[in-house]
Amino acid sequence: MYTQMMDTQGAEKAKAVTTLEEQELMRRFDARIDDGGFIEAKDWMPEHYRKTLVRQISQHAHSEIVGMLPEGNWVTRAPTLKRKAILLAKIQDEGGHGLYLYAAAETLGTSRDQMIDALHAGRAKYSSIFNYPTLSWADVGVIGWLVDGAAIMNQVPLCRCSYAPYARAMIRICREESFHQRQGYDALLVMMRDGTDAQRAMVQDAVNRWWWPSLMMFGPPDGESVHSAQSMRWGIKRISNDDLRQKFIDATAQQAGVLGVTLPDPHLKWNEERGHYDFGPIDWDEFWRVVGGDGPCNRERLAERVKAWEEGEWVREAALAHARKQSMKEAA
Ligand code: BYC
Repeated sequence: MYTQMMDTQGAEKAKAVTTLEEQELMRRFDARIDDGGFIEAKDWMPEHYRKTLVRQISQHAHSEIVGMLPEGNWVTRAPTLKRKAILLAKIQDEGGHGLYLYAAAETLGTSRDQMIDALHAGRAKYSSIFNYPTLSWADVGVIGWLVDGAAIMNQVPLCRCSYAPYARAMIRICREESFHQRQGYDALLVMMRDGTDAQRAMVQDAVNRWWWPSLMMFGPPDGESVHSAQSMRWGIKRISNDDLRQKFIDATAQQAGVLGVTLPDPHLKWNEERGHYDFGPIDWDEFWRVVGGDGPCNRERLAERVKAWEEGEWVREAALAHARKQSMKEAA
């Protein structure tokens, strides 16, 4: 693992940097950001930039891993072999995304064990969306369409994030996410076009439950987003929470029309003057409750992750023993 923060010699050297040197390093860092350049793991960076990235990337990684749980709930009950194979592949992809992201965060000097400890101890956040239950098969399609759709909207700008290892991970992740979104939309289209009335009602019910939580994925309104100004200044975030939310609503309202479902917002209406859809008020109290740990499934999700971690200990031990054997063989 490549680290900077855990390299004590490096830390000592960092302390020894004089104020003038630091100012010069900061000036060069700012200039590179202003030029739209990228920062690599070995480059000097201000401590706050490093911390902001670890916070965002580790939250993102945890979201991918916890995000496997609501869909995992339907693997044994997928309606056909084809849908089951697709769902399994998608869930595996999410696990892979988590790994790319943990690896990107590790380049900033935080170990994977530290990040996972923080998640299991309830100190780290993950996306609010994964604290809602998946009650029917239609929820799996709606997660693909709305949740992956929102994720893509938020994550495509991250492919241009100023921290290069994160940007590179995001390019690969976004390619896979677009398949995820399309498989969800396709599953829903089949139910809406060829399904029974009961199946169409099931899709509508799932859309009603997931719509508002999907809008909350983009984070609090810009006025309440404590990190946005600095993250935008540093080119970590390229588009604000509210602007991304609006882009998502504009794209999704049209897809809902093609699908034949109604989005559960009586205020949703095209505004010719703004060139955007107007929409109704979001329940931010609910958002903060869920983020604060009191959503419908927060406790269940965390308990499941901790159980999987504990029960997987023998797998980690076996993998490490195998790696040790391999390296001994190679050395011999
Ligand atoms: N849920 O100042 P703000 C996915 C927190 S998709 C929970 O605006 P920032 C997937 C925020 O962390 C989901 N917490 O923060 C999709 C901060 O708390 P702290 C994951 C949230 O960072 C399909 C506080 O509220 N995607 O993985 O500038 C299948 C103030 O917010 C949420 C990402 O993580 C939320 N929805 O902007 C499987 C994308 N929103 O840290 C998996 C990368 C805000 O001060 N992340 N908070 O304790 C981002 O783009 C940004 O971090 C956010 C928030 C837009 C989420």
